[in-house]
Amino acid sequence: MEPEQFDDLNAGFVQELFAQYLDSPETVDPEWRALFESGTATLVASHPLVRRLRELYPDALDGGNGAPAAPAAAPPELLGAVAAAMSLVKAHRTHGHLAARLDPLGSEPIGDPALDPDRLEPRLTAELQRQIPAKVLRLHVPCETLAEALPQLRETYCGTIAYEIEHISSHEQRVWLRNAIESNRYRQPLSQDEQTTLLRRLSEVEAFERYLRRAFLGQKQFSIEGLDVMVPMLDEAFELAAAGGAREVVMGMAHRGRLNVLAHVVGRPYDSILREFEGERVLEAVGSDPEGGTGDVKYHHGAGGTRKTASGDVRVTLSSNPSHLEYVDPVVEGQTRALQTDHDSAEETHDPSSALAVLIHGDAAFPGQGVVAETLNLQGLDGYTTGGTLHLIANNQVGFTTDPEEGRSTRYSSDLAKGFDTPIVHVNADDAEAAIAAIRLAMAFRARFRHDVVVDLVGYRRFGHNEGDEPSYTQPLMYRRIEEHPSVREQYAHALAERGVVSEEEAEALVETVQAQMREAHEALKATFGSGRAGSKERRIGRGADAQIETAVEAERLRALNEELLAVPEGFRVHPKLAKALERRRETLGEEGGVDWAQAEGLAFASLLTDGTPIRLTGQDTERGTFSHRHLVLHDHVSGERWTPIEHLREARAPFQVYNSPLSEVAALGFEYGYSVACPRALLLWEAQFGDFVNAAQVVVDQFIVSGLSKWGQSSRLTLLLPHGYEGNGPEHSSARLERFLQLAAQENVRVVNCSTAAQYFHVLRRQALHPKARPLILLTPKGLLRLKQATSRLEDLARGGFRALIDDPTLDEEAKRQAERLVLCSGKVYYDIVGHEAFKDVEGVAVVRLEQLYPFPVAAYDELLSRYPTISEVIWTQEEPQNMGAWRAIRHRLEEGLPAEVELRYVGRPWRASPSEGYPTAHLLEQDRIARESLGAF
Ligand SMILES: Cc1ncc(C[n+]2csc(CCOP(=O)(O)OP(=O)(O)O)c2C)c(N)n1
Repeated sequence: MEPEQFDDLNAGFVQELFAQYLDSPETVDPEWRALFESGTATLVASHPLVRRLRELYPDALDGGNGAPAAPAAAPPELLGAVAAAMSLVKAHRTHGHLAARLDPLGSEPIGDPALDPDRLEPRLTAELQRQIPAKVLRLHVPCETLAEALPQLRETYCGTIAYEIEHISSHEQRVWLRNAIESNRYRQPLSQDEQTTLLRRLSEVEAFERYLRRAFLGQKQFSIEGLDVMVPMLDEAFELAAAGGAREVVMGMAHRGRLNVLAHVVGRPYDSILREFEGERVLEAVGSDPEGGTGDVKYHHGAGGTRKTASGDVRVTLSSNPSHLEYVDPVVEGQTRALQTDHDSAEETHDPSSALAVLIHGDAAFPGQGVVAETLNLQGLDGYTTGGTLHLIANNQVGFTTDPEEGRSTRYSSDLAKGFDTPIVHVNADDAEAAIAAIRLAMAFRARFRHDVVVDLVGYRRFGHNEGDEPSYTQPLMYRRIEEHPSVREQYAHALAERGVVSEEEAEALVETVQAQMREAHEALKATFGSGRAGSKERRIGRGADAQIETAVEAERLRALNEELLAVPEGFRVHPKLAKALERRRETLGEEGGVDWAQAEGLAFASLLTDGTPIRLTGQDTERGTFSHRHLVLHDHVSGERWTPIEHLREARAPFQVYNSPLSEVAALGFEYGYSVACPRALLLWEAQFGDFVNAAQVVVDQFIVSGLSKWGQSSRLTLLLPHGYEGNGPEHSSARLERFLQLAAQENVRVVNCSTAAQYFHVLRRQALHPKARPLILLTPKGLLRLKQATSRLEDLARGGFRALIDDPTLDEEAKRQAERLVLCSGKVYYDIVGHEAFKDVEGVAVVRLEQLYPFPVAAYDELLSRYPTISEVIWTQEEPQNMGAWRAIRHRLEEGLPAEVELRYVGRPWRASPSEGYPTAHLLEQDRIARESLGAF
């Protein structure tokens, strides 16, 4: 903007520019600089900027009497002083946190010269400060002049709460936050009742930890002490969420303070927590689990409870959490999103006010773990938003034994969140009332803007990382200070005694009451030992025959659904090339067949939706499909408008969600896991771009998907679609690392399937949705097979039969089978390499059988298969993967178990390899050729 173009709207701009000029003149345009530097009163006074400032701020420029002053009388030094004052205000808003008293242990804040009125140019003397009206500075603090405003600004921005909001790109949000902060709207004094309640809560928190420490000396409890106020902060957050319409809260947190949160926030009875502690001493209290669930340590278990609030009951879920810090974050987001979504209407409706996600982070973990950034990145995405998460950093200023300077490159633990336009409120954990105010502001911001917000609660850790640790080995100075430091409860009790709200004796009695309750619960519990009443955490993992599930769908229904899947609104212009390909999906239902993977998938989804199963499909570029095969979402070729036919099925009874995910694996998959746990009746599918990218989400696989049932009793029908198959695309685009899933498969915790036809894919998807036993499904999906004619199916294949775990050789009749000498067993795409090999037509006595379900291994079907081949002398297991990868090592014992002693079992495939495949396409072709030949015995 040129100086001449100055108008109302630009007033703020000029102020900011002037402040910027004072901070760093070289960053301001020369023209503006010339103006600011012009130094002659006449020039300044006659300039449009000054004329306008005069209109806007007559008091400031005209000496406060409102009388028009002669242009030459406008004192340039006052203009300069106003500008300096503006920069002082700006400095407080932007850098006030650097001078804030945030550390309960009393470390000196580093401060910032820009906050010092004596160091500005011109120096803002007390006299000048008195001359500058507060309103020209656009302050929201209630006062007349800068002199009155400055102490309030300091208290507001540099006290026991501090704010980082000026990085936010939304002007509306910044203005709202400044106003809310400076007017103290959310920092009003607490009523007497509120003060007493707060003290009572702090007493419960402290007494609980103290009792456990004394009763179970040395056992891990990961005490909350030093951050005790976190519990009343959560109370406040839940009250406010409920007042805004929430009926659900989902929380994720690690070990620190978890037991206290379980007891006081979720409402788990003392007796059940004490039982777990006793369980570590008294075997019979917990016992072993006869049903195969192996449980978890007490500070990882999730829990649920109902809390009463002034606005009605709220269901609180504390999500089960593995030791791996922060990985629960996306899981909580997914759970919350599921709870916010209506799964009983055909249209996807999502109400973010109905459930709140709360994530409690460690100060070392928050900046250190990449999953945090991936999770923050989900907040504004249509398919993932939960209307703003409340992030609380439980900042005890140490990570195990690691100091902050060793653990992050940024000043604050919370700095990462600034990159996501998130306001950050730092608060001193020893100022209990300030901590409540921080939550009030945070929740108001969330309610207003549906955006994440971070509260960095700065406290300390009263004891070692766990109760067996000696913290002064590594942090001696800090722990000397902590030893002498009174607890927040003691400080608050003292403050309330001084105010005459609660006497010191009453405050002590509050602590004693809780200790007595715990003692009582503990005594009662001990009395049950030996009486056989102690329950076990038993969990049925379940084995046994697979349920028979009807997955076929009548042909007429499929035809009708197929039409609907191809329908677009009048005038919608599908890309001509794509229109042709889609048109083929009409012909494929005829005699000739040709239903490919994508069409089978669409029909499976559509049939499920009309039966009332909600479906959610996400992954990178999933709407179209990485291999340009799916096209669930169409784009008008001219206008760019979107149309998703499957969202408009006339008889749909459940919503269909399809979203391209961000370029994330761990958060994207964790989110879907969480969603699937909170809505186990939905079919949740997450697709990897190429199968092996799933290893970027390995923690979610190991710690949640495969073990969640055994550890926490969590069931899920999450389905992983993992493109897999050796097609000469190198080590990273060939293998979904099947071997890892098979290694992790036990006690029927997951299903692992590698289909070879479109119909099999159709049936397995439907089985997954309809199976009474919800289990995750690892589904290897093809690339070349997506379009391979031999892998297509006919309508009747979908309308009849079901999923087959083992497919016998379709080219042999019973007699030929009885005479076969060699049985080749394989899985997935390599089947087509073998039967499509030039040598295949010349071999005799060879049967090629497909194992479509790798886990649970179809023992009965395998035995039955072998009985049809009484004369075989060898069974070959063929795979494309190297011998140390693929299925071989996980299923070899199964293959052997069913075989008569005289039948030899042999392996054909790539040899032991460090990398999954060759990098050179020609080397790949040679290997595939060798594998097919060796399998067939044709050299
Ligand atoms: C992914 C992961 N890496 C390492 C650890 C081991 N570990 C457990 S607690 C801890 C320190 C955590 O510090 P912080 O995040 O500040 O939480 P605090 O324990 O101080 O509350 C570490 C390194 C872990 N649990 N998870």
